[in-house]
Amino acid sequence: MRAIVSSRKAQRLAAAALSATLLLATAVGPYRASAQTPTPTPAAAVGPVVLVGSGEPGYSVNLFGPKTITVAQGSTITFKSNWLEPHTVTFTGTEAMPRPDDARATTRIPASGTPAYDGTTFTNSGFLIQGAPPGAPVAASFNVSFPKTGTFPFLCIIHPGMNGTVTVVAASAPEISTQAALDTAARTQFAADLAALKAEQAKLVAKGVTQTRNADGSSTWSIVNVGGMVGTSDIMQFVPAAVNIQVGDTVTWQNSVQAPHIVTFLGGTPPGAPVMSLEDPRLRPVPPSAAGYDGTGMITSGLNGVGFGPNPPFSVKFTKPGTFPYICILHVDQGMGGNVTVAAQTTAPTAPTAPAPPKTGSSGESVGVTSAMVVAVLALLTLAAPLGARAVSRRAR
Ligand SMILES: [Cu+2]
Repeated sequence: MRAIVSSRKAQRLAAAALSATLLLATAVGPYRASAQTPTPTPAAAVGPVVLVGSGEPGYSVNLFGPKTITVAQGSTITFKSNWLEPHTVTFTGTEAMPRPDDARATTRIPASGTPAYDGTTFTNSGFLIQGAPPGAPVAASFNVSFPKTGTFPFLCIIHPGMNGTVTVVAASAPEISTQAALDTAARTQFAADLAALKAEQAKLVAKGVTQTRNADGSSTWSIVNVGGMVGTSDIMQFVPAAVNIQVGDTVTWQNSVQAPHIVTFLGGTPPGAPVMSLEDPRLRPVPPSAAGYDGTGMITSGLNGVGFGPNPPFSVKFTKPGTFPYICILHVDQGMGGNVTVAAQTTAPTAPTAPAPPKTGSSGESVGVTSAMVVAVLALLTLAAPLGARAVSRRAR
């Protein structure tokens, strides 16, 4: 995202953004989330490399790494995606800053070649996603050359607040950034943001889940932490990711951040063709039946988030014992999923069961996701493989 306004709150409230995630078959290959540290400099780099985003399972650091770059006149910068969250690298030229829902966000401009940017012509990478193979509807990197000296701001259309500046100076100037300096600055910025996200996640864990006793002896468990945000970056988790309830209980999810997420129980339903736009019907709500949900068939909250329309809570009454995995179909490749484990109903309501805190992943496993969940997600992605699935959503304005 790019910093459009000064305060974080104002950014979130003022900026509508597109956010997109590929759930390609390749999601189990090149796109698949895994714990990793940034690898700033590919051997084949033709010039300075600037990283686009960072993250690890459960967290998306939405920053350019670094934000400020000084290069010699005539240089070509490689903007290289460093995580699974899509971003754009956009130089607006003489045009006004594009809206976050600008249709050009997904379009590479120019369509091919290495643009030479002199501050006049709108230039855009389209979506950049780490590991995108050649020929994919997105790319992994974007090269831009700078034939003239000057100061050239750039931004990510879909993440308001995510921005940077390229300063182009004479080749003899001493202030030209070395790759080592760029890498160090990127690591420092990414680490600070990731630490802030993890601190926020710890707060969400501490908030836990609220249990409300109902008149009939059942309980309603409220999960209010559907994702989280710090600055421009996202916590891609349900917190807690696991709840233990009994038959007859209800779980309620509420998205409390200005970022889009969705709660989907596939219930054995194949994912079908890729989700390619916000208009995809699978992003619309499919509530459970009045009787409740027995784990059969797909139910979904629809796309929710503060600033994303009504943003109603999503409530599901569970009618059968079992373990029921669910995912955010926008961010499952970043580890966003959870489980509801339903025990048989006892004659008397049991004491509240403390939900297990989600794992905070550095091991390569999806955050807060059990092995059964991983199997379910991989099965989903395998089914989606022939076509690939992309879900696009906009951030709250
Ligand atoms: Cu999500």
